[in-house]
Amino acid sequence: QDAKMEWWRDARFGMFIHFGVYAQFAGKYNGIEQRVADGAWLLNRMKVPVQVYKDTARNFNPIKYNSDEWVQVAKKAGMKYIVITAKHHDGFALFDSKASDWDVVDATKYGKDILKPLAEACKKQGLKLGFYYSQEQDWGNPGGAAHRRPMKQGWDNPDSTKIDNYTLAHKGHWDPVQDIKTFDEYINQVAIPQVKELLANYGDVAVIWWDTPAYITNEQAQKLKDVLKPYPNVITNDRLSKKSNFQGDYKTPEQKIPNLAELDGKDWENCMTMNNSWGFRSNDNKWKSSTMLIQNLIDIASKGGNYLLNVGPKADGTFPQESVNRLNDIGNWMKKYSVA
Ligand code: JFZ
Repeated sequence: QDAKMEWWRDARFGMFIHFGVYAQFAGKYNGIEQRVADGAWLLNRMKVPVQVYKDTARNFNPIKYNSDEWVQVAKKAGMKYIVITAKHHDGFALFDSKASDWDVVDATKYGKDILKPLAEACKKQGLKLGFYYSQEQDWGNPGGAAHRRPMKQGWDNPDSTKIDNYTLAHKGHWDPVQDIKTFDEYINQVAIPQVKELLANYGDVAVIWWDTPAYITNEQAQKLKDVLKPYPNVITNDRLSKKSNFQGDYKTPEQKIPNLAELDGKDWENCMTMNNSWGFRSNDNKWKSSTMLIQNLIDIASKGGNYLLNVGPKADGTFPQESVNRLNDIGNWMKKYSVA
């Protein structure tokens, strides 16, 4: 337990990457701006018909994606690890999956595995690589859960009232295609096989980063936990299930840095956005200053935590310039004070 945490405790600073089809929408659907901050939630918030979202995904083509550059930007900033959304809530897998066609290889023009070259670049440049995997919410593979956050009147979609009534009667689903399988079928046929693929096909996996548990049963969570058994060095966060027997290896306070009084001696990692969105949004310009980000890093490190700072790449596969500038500033500060 302690041995596997050694590198993680030394790391202090990592890069979160939220990348997917939502970057193409960039926070806007049919000319309407998404109201909820996170661009990665567009499919759910705008209640886009799943087929329309998948049709858009056909044109997903991040031709400027360069894994060596991504890793170099992280490394120069002093980051020691990367956690990327192997599959976020829209269900779109950034890797070649046999368990579903809703992946970058089968469903897009780009047609290439995004994670393979990233794993190679990380290995080459000496960074650890972890995978965020949305085990419960999946709005693109039938049976996956869709958390029902009611829409506010007139928000995001002119039909919000009608859709709200529908989602209320259908466990959060707004599109009948998502209802043709059960959640248990989704867990067995998609989530479990995909986590197995991630652990088997990309070299050493440093972290599996679960997210947004609500309905998952103990039995289902246990089955996912068991997938990790042959990989005792994989570190997991505390978001597999809300039940106390699935706490994982570390806690994940989000966005706000905890006070010393809120900490209990357990390992923790604070994930945070540089603006207000995890997935890329073209009109989100509420960027935190480099000074603020450096202060956050110091604050978190001084309290024994890790800082997982997010980048939401654009649809062409490049990092927003605002993110790169801030990461360069942090790297220069590291060098100046020989922190890294
Ligand atoms: C989740 C995702 O819905 C989001 O898109 C992003 O991936 C983020 C890292 O995780 O959002 C959350 C999850 C947990 C909390 C808040 C937002 N929380 O515990 O306060």
